[in-house]
Amino acid sequence: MNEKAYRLWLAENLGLGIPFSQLCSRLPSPHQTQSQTWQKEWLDHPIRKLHEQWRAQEETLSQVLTLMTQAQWGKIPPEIPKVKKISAACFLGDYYSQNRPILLDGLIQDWPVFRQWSPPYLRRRWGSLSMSCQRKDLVRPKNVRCPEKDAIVMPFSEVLHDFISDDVQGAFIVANNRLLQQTGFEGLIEGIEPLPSWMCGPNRLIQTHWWMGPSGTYTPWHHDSLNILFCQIWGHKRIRLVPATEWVWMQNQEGVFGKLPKEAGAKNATPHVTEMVLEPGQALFLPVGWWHEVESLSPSLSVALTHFSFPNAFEWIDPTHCTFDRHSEDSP
Ligand SMILES: O=C(O)CCC(=O)C(=O)O
Repeated sequence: MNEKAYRLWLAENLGLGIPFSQLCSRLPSPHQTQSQTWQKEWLDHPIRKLHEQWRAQEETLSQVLTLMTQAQWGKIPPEIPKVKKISAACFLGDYYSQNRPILLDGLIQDWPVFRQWSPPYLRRRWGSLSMSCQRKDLVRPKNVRCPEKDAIVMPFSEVLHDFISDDVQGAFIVANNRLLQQTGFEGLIEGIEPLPSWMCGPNRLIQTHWWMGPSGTYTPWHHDSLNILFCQIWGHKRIRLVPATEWVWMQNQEGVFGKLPKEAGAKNATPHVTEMVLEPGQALFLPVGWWHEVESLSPSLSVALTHFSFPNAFEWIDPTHCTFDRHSEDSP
């Protein structure tokens, strides 16, 4: 971090109400002598009053949201209901439009993918085609949140080999892979039956996302900016969720990514986490804004559908500008 970044970090955390002495002791020694000047700069800054008003409003808003979450769920952390059968109309009224997750245990189990497909079948049909994917051992630490930045091209047969042998350092396919749009792979959609009334959006191919990888394939805490029907085909996934109403307690770090504040020493309340394991044949409705973290417990294939028959475009305020931790213990 350069001097400017330390100065901003100090101002940001003073603004969050963290005592100067605590912050000062975390600065590298060359900057400690300057820190009193930086503190004065912040105390005298004309924006400070306004900042304090916003902070007070944010506190109130977060308390209201917590109360609403409690009222909505009755129980915290929320339990995710599991149903065998539900009509699209009930789903829309009770879950989709209420921003509530639900586990659908009977919606997708008749898809051809469960009856006819297997890794050898995929290899026979698509194995010779090349595709863009990532390898665990080639993703640089700085790109853990966006592994697609370290994408490589491999034959699908090799991706399947790593999948079948559960090579934890091997190939995986996660966010933004657009596999079904790649030449030759369009036929993958045949394994997934349309869901009339639920999924009638026009961009079925574009809005079906393929997630595949060995045990340990991990997607860090983030929220999406649209609703998702997350369908588990093979293997098991552990999913941890935090309600969208508790965003204020998450440590938003980069874009839609963040993390849970550390329990110990966190100044604010900690978010309520619901944990579940998604099994083959189950579909989880992941409502817009809900934070989630996903880990494959075994070689896993999932598809995420976003072409709902219901409105699914949101004006989400892009938090990419927010690069500072909300709690002092993590920085600098
Ligand atoms: O399966 C995964 O690893 C992550 C899925 C996910 O986070 C999503 O679809 O938003």
